[in-house]
Amino acid sequence: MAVQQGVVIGKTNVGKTLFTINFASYCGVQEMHISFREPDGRRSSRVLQREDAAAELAGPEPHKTRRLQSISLELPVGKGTRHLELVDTSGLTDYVHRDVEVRRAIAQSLAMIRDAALILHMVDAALVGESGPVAGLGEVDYQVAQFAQMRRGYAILANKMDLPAAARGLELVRSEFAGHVILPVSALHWLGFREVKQFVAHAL
Ligand SMILES: Nc1nc2c(ncn2[C@@H]2O[C@H](COP(=O)(O)OP(=O)(O)O)[C@@H](O)[C@H]2O)c(=O)[nH]1
Ligand SMILES: [Mg+2]
Repeated sequence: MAVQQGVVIGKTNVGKTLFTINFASYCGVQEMHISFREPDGRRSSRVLQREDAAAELAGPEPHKTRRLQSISLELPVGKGTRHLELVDTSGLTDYVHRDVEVRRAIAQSLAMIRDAALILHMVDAALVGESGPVAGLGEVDYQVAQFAQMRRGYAILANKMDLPAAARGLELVRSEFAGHVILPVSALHWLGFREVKQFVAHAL
């Protein structure tokens, strides 16, 4: 059976990498077999424990992720299980980034959303709550939403719901992206993961 791909996409620093690692763990992955695909096509893989993967691969510096990083999951669907390759991507920007490596990684991320069965589009609800939708969301968020809206497996994940400003941010995200599936989560505290898992199982 073909393995379906689910892509985690969004601006830099919204929490995509931490979500991918913690959600894989929530879905039962213990040792993380992470496959890396560089923008130039080179592939490699590593096996990491969850804590080490999170400490090494996620972090506050922008554009930390510059390649595709995927983890395979098995999800119960009906009476059987489905395989999903969850693909973490490098962060999108609204402008043409000066660093060619970042530009290539962004092109690689965008190519992923064309073919993926599932698109998890992450935004930082706390940033939106603090700075408003204009500063907290990017043009690129509206473009992804527009592109993906007809797809069954498309959801917006409003992340960082553990932070105080996020409640207001979630309201703003709901009004900006009315009509889309919006799931509030905290990648750090594993909040909302049950709902994401249900959505994913339904979409596959
Ligand atoms: N408070 C809080 N911080 C988070 C959450 N998710 C991610 N972060 C932090 O946001 C920063 C960026 O996370 P990362 O996963 O590297 O973001 P990426 O660039 O989208 O992959 C890191 O410092 C994370 O610890 C969350 O749910 N709550
Ligand atoms: Mg990342």
